[in-house]
Amino acid sequence: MTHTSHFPADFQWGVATSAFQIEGAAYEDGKGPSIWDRFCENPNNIKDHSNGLIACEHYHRYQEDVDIIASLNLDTYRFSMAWPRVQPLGHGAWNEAGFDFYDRLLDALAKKNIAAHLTLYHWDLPQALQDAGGWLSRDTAYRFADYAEEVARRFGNRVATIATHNEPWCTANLGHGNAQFAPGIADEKSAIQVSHHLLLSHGLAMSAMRAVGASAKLGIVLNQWTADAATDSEADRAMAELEYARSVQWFMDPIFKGHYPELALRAHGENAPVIHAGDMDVIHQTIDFLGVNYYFRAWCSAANPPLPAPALQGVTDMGWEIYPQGLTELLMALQAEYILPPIYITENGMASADQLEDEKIPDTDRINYIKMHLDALSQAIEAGVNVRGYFLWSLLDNFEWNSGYAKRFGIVHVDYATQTRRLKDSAVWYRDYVSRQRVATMSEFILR
Ligand code: PNW
Repeated sequence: MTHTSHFPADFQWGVATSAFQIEGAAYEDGKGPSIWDRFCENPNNIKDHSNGLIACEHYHRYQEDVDIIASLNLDTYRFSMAWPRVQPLGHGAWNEAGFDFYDRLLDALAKKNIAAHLTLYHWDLPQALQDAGGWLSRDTAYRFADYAEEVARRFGNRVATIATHNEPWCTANLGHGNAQFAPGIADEKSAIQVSHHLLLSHGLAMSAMRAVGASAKLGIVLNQWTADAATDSEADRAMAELEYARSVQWFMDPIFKGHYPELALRAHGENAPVIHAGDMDVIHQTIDFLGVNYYFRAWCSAANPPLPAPALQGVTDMGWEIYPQGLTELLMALQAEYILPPIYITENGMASADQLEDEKIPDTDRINYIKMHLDALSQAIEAGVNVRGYFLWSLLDNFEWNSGYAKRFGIVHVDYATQTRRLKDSAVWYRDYVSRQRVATMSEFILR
């Protein structure tokens, strides 16, 4: 190893999950149905015809899962709240039994000194709101702000951060653009209008939560990538530029600059969103942190068929190109273009076809993936990007959306027949890596 990765002394090390992917208990204690519960009722929507009814049973096994996080020597945990668990219809009555679950979870984390990073919306919209139009309806943005305000009031002093949305790009484009995700709509114009309502809901929620005055830092989590042209041709370069504008800048520019990127707006043409007077001001307000989820780069080829990405460092079990330097490049590009708040890498990790061998899961590929991305991250930090923490996706194998349980992202293996959790080699490696980082910064501190 030529480059010894180095992280700031107060750097936060964690793992991430989301409610629908691990909780199960889909209809327990008064939880209402979400669009993902509904989406899974059509087994053809999910590759292995599974659903989230049981998942990792985290709703009942949260104490064991918190103990695992603590045993890995991690000091932060990112998770999401299931909106229909705490407000079954997405408006009106709160479900106290649902809030009680998150209350117990936060207590368990606090006991272990693990800082909680809460996401309000990781894709499980109350089905009742979908029946009223979902994110295509402007009204949903106002319902979301009410929910955000209530959560900030109850938990805003017990969590380190609150993120409004996780990956609005996915909700818009996979949920409404190509129907791969709930609610299963395939309509480009709808997807773009939804992206505007998601951003609007983010802004409204920010204002509502600010008014509560809790201690939690407030922000949003975006999935991002660099967009590389397959060749030097004009067509490929234009495609890459447009891809970056439609995915990264489409969400970043409104928040940080108060307008949509001109290039993408023009490309959307008649599909451009309906924007009410004042919307952009609502969206364009200070956030305390930015969450960046990074998995791969976008590879842009105008050829027919498109040139495949070189994938010199391999592909994951999702078929995603492994491209660690994209993380450095992305963070440098963001730093050059925006005045950024502190950043968290809120997700990064890989799926692999892990097998249990003599009670061990030797997921060497995952270890390499994480190591390479941490090296890439440390390079961006050395270059001056203010990154405060890293959350590995994911703590557990879990319900990987339309891939069901067939894709395993966990550093902890889950045997779904028995719900047995077993540390994969990557979990042990990550624990030791984090410990070494702590020792390194500690001894530096002493020597200074
Ligand atoms: C993210 N894409 O999803 C989500 O935040 C997680 O819930 C999920 O489990 C994880 O990444 C792994 O998939 C994404 O197609 C899903 O570009 C799809 C894409 C990106 C992120």
